[in-house]
Parts: sequence; C-alpha cells; structure tokens
Amino acid sequence: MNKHEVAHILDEIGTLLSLKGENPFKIRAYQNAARAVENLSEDLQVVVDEERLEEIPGIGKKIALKITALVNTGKLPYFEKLKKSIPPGLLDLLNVPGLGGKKIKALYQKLRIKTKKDLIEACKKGRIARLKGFGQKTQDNILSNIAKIETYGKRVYWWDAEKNAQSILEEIASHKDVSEAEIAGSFRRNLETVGDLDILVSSSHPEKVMEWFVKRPWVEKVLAKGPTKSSVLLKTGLQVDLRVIPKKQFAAALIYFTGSKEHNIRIRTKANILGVTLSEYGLEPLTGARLKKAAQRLTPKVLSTEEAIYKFLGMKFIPPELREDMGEVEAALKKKIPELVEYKDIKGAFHCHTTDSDGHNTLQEMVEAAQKLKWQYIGISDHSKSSFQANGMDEKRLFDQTKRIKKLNGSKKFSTYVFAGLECDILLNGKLDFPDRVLKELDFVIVSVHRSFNLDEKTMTARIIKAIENPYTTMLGHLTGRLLLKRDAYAVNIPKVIDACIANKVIIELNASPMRLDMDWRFWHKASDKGLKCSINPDAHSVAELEYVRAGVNVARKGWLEKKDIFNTLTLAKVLAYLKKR
Ligand code: DGT
Ligand code: CA
Ligand code: CA
Ligand code: ZN
Repeated sequence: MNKHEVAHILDEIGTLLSLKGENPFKIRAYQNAARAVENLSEDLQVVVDEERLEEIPGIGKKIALKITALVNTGKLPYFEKLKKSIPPGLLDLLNVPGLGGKKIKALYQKLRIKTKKDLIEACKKGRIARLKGFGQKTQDNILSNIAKIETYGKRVYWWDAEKNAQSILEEIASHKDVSEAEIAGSFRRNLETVGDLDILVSSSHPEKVMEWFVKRPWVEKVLAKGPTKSSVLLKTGLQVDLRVIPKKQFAAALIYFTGSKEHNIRIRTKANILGVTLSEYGLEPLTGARLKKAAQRLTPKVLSTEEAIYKFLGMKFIPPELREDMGEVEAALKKKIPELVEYKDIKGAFHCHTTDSDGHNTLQEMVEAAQKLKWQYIGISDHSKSSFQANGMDEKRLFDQTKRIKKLNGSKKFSTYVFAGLECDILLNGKLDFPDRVLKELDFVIVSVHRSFNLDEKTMTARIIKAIENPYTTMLGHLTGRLLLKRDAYAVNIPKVIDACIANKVIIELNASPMRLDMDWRFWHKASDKGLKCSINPDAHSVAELEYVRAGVNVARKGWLEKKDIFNTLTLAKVLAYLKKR
C-alpha cells in the first residue's frame, strides 16, 4: 500500500471515530498521522522496513503499528471492525456539506437517521428544526445542500483524481502488450473537476489487455467490458474508461478523446475545408472533387503524432489545457500559442497559514518545508481577528508573529526568506479588519471575504472594490468564495473587480487549493491581456498543502497564463523591490 492509500485510511479512521463520538484528541491523532504520511518525502516502505515511523512527528506508537500493518499486508483488522460498527449510510452523510461527525452522531442517536433518505424525510417533517443544536436555518441548509450534491453529480476534484491517475497509468503503461498509454479527457485538459478518467492505450493484443485491466486489485466494480473498451469503478468511486486503439490511429484518437467536444468540432470543420475528415480513427479524404489532392498529402507520417495532425490542419500544436474553443484555434492558425507557465518557473508562494491562526504547522515548519521545495521566499498570511472561527489574530498576536518572522529572517536559519503578511477580512462595509496604522507595518496584505456571503451583486462588488482601494492591499484572496462541488460562488461582478484591481495595482490570487481554484480560469486570459497580475497562492494550512501550487499552475496554464503574468515567478530581489515600492 502506498502513502496516499495509507493516509486515506488513517483519515477515514479519524472520521469513523468522530461518528462514534470518540474523544477529539484521538481523532486529531489520526488526522495528524494521515497528514504526516501524506507529506513524507521518502519512501514509506523504507521507513517501515527500518522501523523509523515513530521518529516522524505526529506518529505515535499505536498508529505506527497500524501503518506497518497496512504497508506490509494491505489490511488492518482494526479498521475493518470499526467500519462494521457503523451503519454504512452514516458515512454517506459526511458528503453533505455542513454535517460533521458530531452532528451526524446526534442525528443518529436522537432521530435514528441512518441514511440520506431518512435525513431528507426528517427535514421535510421539520424534525431537524426542532432538534436541540440544529434549528430552522440548519434544516434549510441541509436540504439545499443535499439538492446541490445531486446537481453536482459524481464529479471529483482534479487533484483527487490525480492521486489515482498517475499510478494507474504507470501500471498500464508497463504491461508488456501496451506500447503507448495516455490519459485523455477532462483530466488531461486540467479541468478543475473531472467526471471520469479516459485512458487510451495502443496495443496489438486488445483482448489480453482488457482481460488484465478488469482484474486489477484496485477495480471495485466492472461496469462494462468489451473487446476494445471497458469501464470500471475504483474504490474511491471514480470511473475509469479504458480504450485500446490500433497504433496507427493513436494520435487521432488521443485528440478526439482529449476533447473538448467544442474544440473537436472546430478542428473537424477546419479539416473539412481542407478536403479531409478528422475522426477518432484518423484523417481520411472526403469524397468528391478534392479527393485526390488531399489524399496525396495524407501520408502515414501526418497521422503519427498530435503535432503532425495539427500541422496538417495548418495549426501550431495546441496544449491540451487550452482545448476549450476559447480562442485557441484562431491563435494556433496564427501560430500564436502562448508559452504557458510551468511549475519550475515558480520561485516561492504567498498565502500560507500557520498555527498562529488555523494552520496545522508552525511558522518554522512551514518555512522549512518551503526551503525543501527550494522556494526563495514564502509569504505568511494568517487570519485576522474577525475570522474568529479560524482563530484569527488580534493586533498583539499579529505583531508578535511579525517579530518572530523578522528574527527568523535575521537568524539566517533557512535559505527561504519569509514575508510577514496577513489574510485580512473584508468587513461587511468593505473596510478592512485592521486600521492602516497596523497594515502599514506588514510586507503584504491579502484581503478576503469570509462571511456575509448573501449580499446582492451590486453591494458585494462595491464592498470588495472598497477593500481593493485600500492603499495597503497587495492582493485579493479567493475572489468568489466558491468551494468546488460544495458551495457556489457568491454574487459578484468579476469583470468590475478585475478592472478595479488593475486600476489600483492589486494582484488577484489564483487560489490553488484544489477545492477553490478561484479566480476561475475562464477569466484569466482576457484579464492578463488587460494587465492584471496573478499570484498562484496555495492557501496552505499545512506543509503538505504547499504542494497545491502545482494545482494552481495547472489551472493558470488553462487560463493561458505565461511566466510573465505570474507574480510569484519573480525572484526574491524583484519581489522585495516590488513590495517596498508599494
Ligand atoms: P468529464 O469526464 O465529464 O469530466 O469530461 P470529458 O471531457 O472527459 O468527457 P467524456 O469523458 O465524456 O469524453 C471524453 C472526450 O471524448 C471528450 O472530451 C470529447 C470526446 N467526446 C465524447 N463524446 C463526444 C461527442 O459526442 N462528440 C465529440 N466530438 N467528442 C466527444
Ligand atoms: Ca472524462
Ligand atoms: Ca469518459
Ligand atoms: Zn481565506
């Protein structure tokens, strides 16, 4: 069992314990251990073999034994027993936003609610509203959240799909009868959520590959099995479609199944103008007058790679993440495809939390982790006092933190420089949570909305623009407050906010948390052309979450952004100069 799978099970144990009403310390121990394992920089198997698990902070003796069992045998009787002791429907209730272990336990004990169906019924009868600790508002929220889950369907975060995708792809690619293997579909296009994984392989023995594929241990259920296409469900609920394609059609099929549908339609039309048809099976001459001329140009080489096919169509290669029919076809015809930002261009990151507010790691741990990532700098921005739910800091705690940051920089203990900042609440009236006198002492200020989401668009837009106009505002945090698959964006006029940021030289963050990815990629291309700068911010609440920057880079690419558009591709010296000037 690899570290992701082990971490997943430890997390699940924490959840199960919370459903049982176990003590919070025990629950937190499992959650911390999950994070420690996920964050491990060396091979988990090696650590287990050398019996060094307990040396890892966050892993105690008891949990170390459980991890060892999981890694060595893939099984854990404790976990199996725990699962059996809880009605299966209760776990499903955890998917309802706003319901945690504690609430679910109360619903079960007091109203015998065991499934989502029970819950809907109880809401409709008004029984939840009457329950102590719940009330009318909670009941309304539960009902609307359940409706939301159904409309969002079974999509998963790109980031979660990725945990399965890479290892599955590698396993399939290493099969001896497989010559090429790629993931296509929305996953390859770096869409923020994916409906299913589409894997394409080329092989001259499709049946053999299919037989083998549906019998993989990670397959939970086979949905369909055919000679060239099969669909399976993974244990995580994600669907994987595998298609086996003859070698000479692979590139055309890869384009077709990468999509998007809208992009495919555009390039197919272009092909028709040239006298050929483009389909998943390749390029073929259209019948009729131009047949001969087109057919002459259709040599096998034209079909050998995606690049060659685009070239045949008179276009530059279009990176998969741009294939959304949002101007990429026109750009490719003019040979003007942007040079998209890459993770290696990133020099550091802002918007990181610590234990000084609601983060899980200390300042030192965060900086040490940034140093391991070879970042030149890290920007610490804990919550401000109005975010009391997130343990926001008052003035005294804020200045205590800035002092410690200065000292840390002075000590030269880490090669990574630390910027002292703040994620400052935008209050209801658009004012910031601290007066200018406090803000001016900081290296940078991110302003974010964390409450009062239910304003009309005009009021919300004016509120946010007022915060942007504060002279100490450096960046705007998670512009719309959306939580993908969970909570819709609040009403706000995004183009107006973009214009206000450009006018006030305020950077907009691309919040790289895989649950947010906010501001949405669909706005970046136009905004950056107008002069908006983007900062790819992990919004990290633990050292492991610094990795979110990778998710942010993916989405920045999808938004056509280049290195020059991204603030945190600047070197430390340039960032220092920029922040000083502001
Ligand atoms: P998803 O899975 O909902 O996140 O989105 P996709 O884009 O992965 O869609 P999926 O899995 O239904 O199909 C994969 C690709 O196959 C899709 O991006 C484009 C191609 N495709 C599927 N159906 C059609 C179709 O009816 N027409 C065209 N032109 N392409 C299609
Ligand atoms: Ca798909
Ligand atoms: Ca599919
Ligand atoms: Zn925030």
